[in-house]
Parts: sequence; structure tokens; C-alpha cells
Amino acid sequence: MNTNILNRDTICAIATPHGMGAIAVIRVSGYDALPVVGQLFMQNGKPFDMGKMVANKAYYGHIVDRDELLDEVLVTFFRAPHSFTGEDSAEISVHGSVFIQQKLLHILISRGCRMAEAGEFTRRAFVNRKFDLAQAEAIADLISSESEAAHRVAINQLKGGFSKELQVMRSKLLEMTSLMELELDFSEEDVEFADRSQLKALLQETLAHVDKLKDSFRLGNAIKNGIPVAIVGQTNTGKSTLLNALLGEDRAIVSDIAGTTRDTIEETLNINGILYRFIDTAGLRNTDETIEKIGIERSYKKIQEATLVIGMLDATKGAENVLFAAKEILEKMDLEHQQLILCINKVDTLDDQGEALLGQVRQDLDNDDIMVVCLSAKHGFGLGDLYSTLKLSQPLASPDATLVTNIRHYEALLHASESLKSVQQGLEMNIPTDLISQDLRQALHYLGSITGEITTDEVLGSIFSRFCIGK
Ligand SMILES: Nc1nc2c(ncn2[C@@H]2O[C@H](COP(=O)(O)OP(=O)(O)OP(=O)(O)O)[C@@H](O)[C@H]2O)c(=O)[nH]1
Ligand SMILES: [Mg+2]
Repeated sequence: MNTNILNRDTICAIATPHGMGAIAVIRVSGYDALPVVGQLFMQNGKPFDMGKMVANKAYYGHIVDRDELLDEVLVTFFRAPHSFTGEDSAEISVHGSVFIQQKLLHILISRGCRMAEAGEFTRRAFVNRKFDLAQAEAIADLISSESEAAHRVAINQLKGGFSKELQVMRSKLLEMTSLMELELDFSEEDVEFADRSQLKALLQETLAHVDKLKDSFRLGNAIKNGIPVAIVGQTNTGKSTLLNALLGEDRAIVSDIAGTTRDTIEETLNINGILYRFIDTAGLRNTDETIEKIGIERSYKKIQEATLVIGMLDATKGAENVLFAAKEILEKMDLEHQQLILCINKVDTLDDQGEALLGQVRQDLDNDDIMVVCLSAKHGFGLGDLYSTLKLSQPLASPDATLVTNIRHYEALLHASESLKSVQQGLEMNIPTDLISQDLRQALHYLGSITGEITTDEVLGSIFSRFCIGK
């Protein structure tokens, strides 16, 4: 039985990556999924008996259309509501020829199915309450996760931890709002059902929680897309050499001509399960050259956007220059939100004075939050120290902490936070209950929009259109 009576279309799509593979999986879901696939499926030369079909079991057989054998396949049938979409569905594993995949789609369409739209399987699952919107988005994140950390964040969201936190907050606020709105019905009588001091305490607690989730976006987003690490410093300090050494390939041009790198170069690298986005930048110096100036502006912007900054210093320039250059980078940073790793590069040229220089820099900066390492990017010396320092400085939250990774969620939390602040102010200023309850309703609306308790077709359309076809 189909649980979603509003949508009786049966949809089909290739669920595996496009192109040739060992096998490919075609998904069919909707009202006629079982009879349509059942009619094409044969076992031992006989039509498959759908009356005896056991759900969730893989059957070996053949797809035959009008007496023509298409392929040897495995078919799994699912009965609503026990399927991914919550509808009757089938998954057909065929050999991964592009021809077979396309032909099977054509056959399914000729028998009344239609091609699924992007994200339609997941959208149907959401409509059939298999999971909420935040969990549906977590599936997309899970599929695209490129590192252990991104995977962990997505799987936590899929398990529903984030949704549960939001639900608890919403139900407490909803209870308060209902009590306040009840007062409006008795406005003549000047009664107070919602205890104001209790409401203030609840607001404080909820606002702190919302703000914590909102602030986790910076880290959540960095984990999902790679922690941005800007490699900055004066010209010729060895920034591009370091990028190449980290990547193990000649990605950026290296030369002893100052001002070699004009534009930023970004590459991602997975180090011990964490995805980093290393950004090589144009060297900082005073110049009248127009293009180089634009490049340097970009370098400053990258410093500000980065979670981690690697400040490259040239050991051959002497202690005074090294300290000056370090401070120049520091000035552009916000150490409350960003971390700095200073790399004293080219120590291979220094005989034994590397350690002394290191000590001097540490002493002069007198800041334990700034890490300093000695390096020879050219010869690969000290890279191990840099990896360990990166690991130490990586702004990782505890494994169970909820991290917001989705910009839509972030914006909803931002609005919810603003509405809750208005409620707080309203209470302080004793403004009328109906205005306060309006702000509370706004906050509830924004929190509810994350999990999809409150949503419009337009919002759903824009979310699911970003999924691939077959998801
Ligand atoms: N001796 C020594 N030379 C190095 C080291 N790292 C880089 N160099 C040299 O320093 C010069 C400049 O290196 P780059 O990597 O191009 O420097 P950069 O900081 O990217 O320079 P710009 O792009 O001009 O800002 C090259 O000749 C490198 O070979 C090192 O660890 N030791
Ligand atoms: Mg360079």
C-alpha cells in the first residue's frame, strides 16, 4: 500500500554514479513499483510469482521485456512503509553497462514509470516521515563527505541528535507561548499563566543553546568543506615550496624571483582524517605593480577568512626581519577566532642557529597560543613537526558535540537568535503580551524550519533540487 496518496506517480532512476561500472542499481518507487518490476522479472524461465514475494530479500533472475532478455539481475522488493521512501519500491542491480542502464529505464518508462526528479526519492521519504529535513540534508552530506571528520558530523546529524535538540527547545518554547496566548483570551482579567521569571530563565537557556549551535557553524563548515589554512608571508619565503611539499607534487610555481605567486592557489588534503584546504597566497610586500597589488589584497582577505594561518618566515633574513614579518601577519589576524602557526623556513641554511632563532621568536612574541616550528620546505625537514602542530591546533569539537554544517540551518538559527533577543528585550521593557508572543512565534518558526516542521513547497524544492537524480 502506498502511504502517500497525494503522489501516485511511480518514479525510477539510476542510483549509482553515471557511466560504466561492475554493477549499477536502478531504483523504482511508488504506487506501481512492485507490479511493474514484477512483470519484467523472470526466474528459471518462468514469470516471477509476486504472490509469493518476500519483501527485503534479494532475488536472482532475469529482466525480460517482450520476450527479449536484457540482463541477469538481482532484485530486492520493499513494501511500504518499510522502504527508504516509505513507498512500495524495488532496487534492480544490473551489470553496469551504460546501454543496459538506459534500456531498463526506457522499459520502465514505457510501462508507466517516470524519471525521478533530483532528490525525489529523499523528498518522498521526508514527506512520508521517514526522517526530518535536517536528516534528509545529512544524507546529502554523508554522500559527499570526503574525510572522517565530515563523515562523523553527517552521521551524527543523520542519527537525529541535532533534530532532538531542536525539538526539545521548541516544545519548551511552545508551551510558554501557549500559556502567554491563553492570557490574551483573559485580557480583561489581568491574569498571568506564564510565570515571567520562569520564562526569562527559559529564554536565557534557549538563547545560549541557539547561539552555541549558531557559532558551531564556523567549525562545522570548515570540517565539511576543509579547514581553510592560508599560507602567508613576505615574498620568497617559500610559501609555494611548502604547498608543493605538503601535496607531494609541483602544484605551484617556485622561483627565486620575488613575487612569483600572483593569485591564490587552493588545494585540499586529507591529513589523519581531517580535510584541510591549503591556500598559497601572493607574497606580502610594497609594490606599485597593479596585478601584484590585487594579488596581495587577496592574500589579506585569505588571512581573514582562514581558520588557521601558516605564517612563513625566511630564516636567512635574520632575527629582526623574522620578528617584523611575524608581527605584520599577526596584525591582520583575530587570534580569538583564528590560530597562527609560524614557520621559520630555510633552516637548512643556518648551521646550528635554528634553535636560537626559534627561542628568540617565541620569547619576543610571548604568546603560548602561537605555535612556532622550524622548517626546510625545500628539503622536507620539519614537515613532521608541522603535521603535529596542525593536529594540535585543529579546532576540533568533542566527538558528540552537535556541529551545524549547513548554511540554511545557520541562517535559521541566526534569525531564531534575533527573535529570542527581541523577546528578552520585550520582557525587560514590559511590552504587551501579544507582541512578545509574536516574537516567540517567529523564533518557533525559524527553529521549526530546520527540521521541516514548518516549510513551504518552494523551500523543499530548492533543498531537494540540489540532490542528484537517483538520491
Ligand atoms: N634553502 C632553502 N631554500 C628554499 C626553501 N624553501 C624555499 N626555498 C627557495 O626560496 C625561493 C622562493 O621560494 P617560493 O616557494 O617560490 O617562495 P614564495 O614564498 O612562494 O614566493 P612568492 O610567490 O614570490 O611570494 C626558491 O628559490 C626556493 O627554492 C628552503 O627550505 N630552503
Ligand atoms: Mg609563491
